[in-house]
Amino acid sequence: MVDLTALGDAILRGERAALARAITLAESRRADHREQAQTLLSRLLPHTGKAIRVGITGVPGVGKSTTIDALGSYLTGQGHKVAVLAVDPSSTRSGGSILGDKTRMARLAIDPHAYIRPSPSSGTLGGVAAKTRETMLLCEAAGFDVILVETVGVGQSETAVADLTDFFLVLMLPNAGDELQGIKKGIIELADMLAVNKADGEGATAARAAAAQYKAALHILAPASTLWSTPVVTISGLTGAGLDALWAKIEEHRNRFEAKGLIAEKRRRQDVKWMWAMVQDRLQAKLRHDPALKARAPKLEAAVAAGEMAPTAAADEIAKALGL
Ligand SMILES: Nc1nc2c(ncn2[C@@H]2O[C@H](COP(=O)(O)OP(=O)(O)OP(=O)(O)O)[C@@H](O)[C@H]2O)c(=O)[nH]1
Ligand SMILES: [Mg+2]
Repeated sequence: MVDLTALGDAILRGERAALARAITLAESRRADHREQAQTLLSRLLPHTGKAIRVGITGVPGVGKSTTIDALGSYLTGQGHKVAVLAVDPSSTRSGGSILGDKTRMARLAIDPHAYIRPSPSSGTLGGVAAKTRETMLLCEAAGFDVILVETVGVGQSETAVADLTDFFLVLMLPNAGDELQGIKKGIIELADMLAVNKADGEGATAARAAAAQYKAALHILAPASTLWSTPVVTISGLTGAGLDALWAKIEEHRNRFEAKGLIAEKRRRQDVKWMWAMVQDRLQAKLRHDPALKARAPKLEAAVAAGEMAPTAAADEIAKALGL
């Protein structure tokens, strides 16, 4: 049995072993572990929420890990404590998880003021993101004041990470043509800033040209709000160029929104969304794992598919089995 009081105190003192242990509890599939994690989280909740939470996305190879390594090192150099998390529901992909290549974060990996935690490897996007959210809160309790959450720019994981964070940064490649498609496909509603990466060496000119194109596109697609119009910057994760200006923008956003109470408001909205997401997750888990339903549901599905049973009748039966 874990001494949760001692574990909580150790986390509040910033002890990394305690933090890692708590995260393992939170990620566990065992019901008793999850329960302990919940108890711990409720106790630590008053000590959470003080970090700047930044989501970072972009297509594979755009340079997320490289940029996080450089940005994170810049920030620890400024006295920050930086936690790097990931949401990668497909982390079974070959070559390991999104953060598996710690070589891409060689500096941060050995930085005593940084903590890198790979994506929880199992389950649905909702499940993975919910666990990452708990890990984020634990990191905040342990004194990390910058949380960077990396996610690969495919599928729904971007929305999940945008719902975890205060600020959503989208990295772009210098060859604009294809990327503008990405802009139209809804990333624009999520992005608080676009950064064209690889603006170094021979790529510098192309990156500046791409940035100009994105600026023009943003102008058309997203009329500036009174509080914030999405900046477009050029950076190099490799050399670190532009990362100070990039961080200054993130701080400016935070100061502006915090002054109006809008960060807290956004987080409350996110909390409500999370509540319903978790309810949905549990309902689905029950659907999948309930022994009676597991046997019956495929038969109902087949009957509906064959036109032998009305969908409503089948839904009623499933709902009844779920106790609804
Ligand atoms: N020239 C240049 N190359 C870069 C820069 N940033 C990243 N790269 C290179 O681009 C490749 C991919 O970088 P990663 O940081 O692994 O990219 P990622 O977005 O994390 O990729 P995934 O995790 O696979 O989605 C590597 O070969 C990097 O060295 C940059 O600013 N300039
Ligand atoms: Mg990466």
